[in-house]
Amino acid sequence: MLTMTTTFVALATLLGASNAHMIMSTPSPYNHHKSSPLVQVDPLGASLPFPCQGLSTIEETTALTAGATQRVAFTGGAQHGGGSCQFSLTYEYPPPADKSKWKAIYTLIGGCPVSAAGNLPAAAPDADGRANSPQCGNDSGVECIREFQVPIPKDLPSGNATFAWTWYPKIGGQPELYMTCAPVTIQGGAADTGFFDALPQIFVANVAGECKTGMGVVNIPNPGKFGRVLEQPSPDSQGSCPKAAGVPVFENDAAGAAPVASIVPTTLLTVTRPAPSSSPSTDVPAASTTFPGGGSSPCKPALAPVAPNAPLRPTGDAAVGDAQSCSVLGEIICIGDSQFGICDGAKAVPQDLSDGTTCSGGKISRV
Ligand SMILES: [Cu+2]
Repeated sequence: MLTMTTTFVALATLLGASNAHMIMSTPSPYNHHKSSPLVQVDPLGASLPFPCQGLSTIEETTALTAGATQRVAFTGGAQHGGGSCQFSLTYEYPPPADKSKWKAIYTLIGGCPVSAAGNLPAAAPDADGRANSPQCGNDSGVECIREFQVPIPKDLPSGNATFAWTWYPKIGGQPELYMTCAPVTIQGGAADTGFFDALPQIFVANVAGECKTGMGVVNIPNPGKFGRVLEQPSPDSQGSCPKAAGVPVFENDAAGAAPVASIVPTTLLTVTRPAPSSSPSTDVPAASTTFPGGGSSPCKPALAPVAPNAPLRPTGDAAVGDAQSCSVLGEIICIGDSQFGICDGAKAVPQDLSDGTTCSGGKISRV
């Protein structure tokens, strides 16, 4: 791998990298860019154990302010239609295998980190060659990778901690658990651990010695008071795990997250293929064998022929048709009423908007 050129890595990724899944990329995780081994996009398993894939090499520590929110973003190539996820903390280092030391501070039922029919088209890989897909730049876009403003509770203890994202994908051949961890330091919090101790324990399933969920939108049991329901949980998604007591009603459900500035990392986007045109479904049968909108398997990005080069038009909201010229890498270009494109630095190839979505002013949102 070290002798590959960036171009070759990019091409190989576009042609279908294996095991292209998701990591949390912000806050910057352990083993993000320059440690060996690098943090992987793969699910937890024998070689990538709970917690944190066994990784704890600090490259960059992110300061989290108690009582504020933290932007959390993701990189990856096979989103499995989204799913449910949690954001959790531990104050022990290295990150402890004892799950009782981990407490969930925010839970998302569905919509994490995408609302999509299946997998998204590939975009340019990240700086380390990991697969990627178009980024929403907000917490509500569809058919793109969302980012979230996660509330950091004001009564958390101050000090060094590990912030984890755990993810239960919605669609796929088997129930899985993904986990990325980031070194953080909590500032401006409490001097005692009372609040932290009372938080619910992280939900751990689909790894050795734990229960196994079903597929669909997993209704995470004991999710705590803070989170959002972004999709209705699937009935009987609990598998052999404890069944949640109904659909959670979160304290901050109504308020939602604060609006997020539309910042698209410039390394992440280069769409070259049309997006799936089917509309996102809100309820997916367990263990579906087809993969709507996805590639040949749930683990590969959606693939389709690359659109031919075409005459270029000026930047901006444009007429339906051929590729639009543009200069800002990652910029979303609205094309007519039914299409959009993502700028690869020179052009944006039109893709059909999913049913129920609209493009205006460089943003895709639900109608
Ligand atoms: Cu997969």
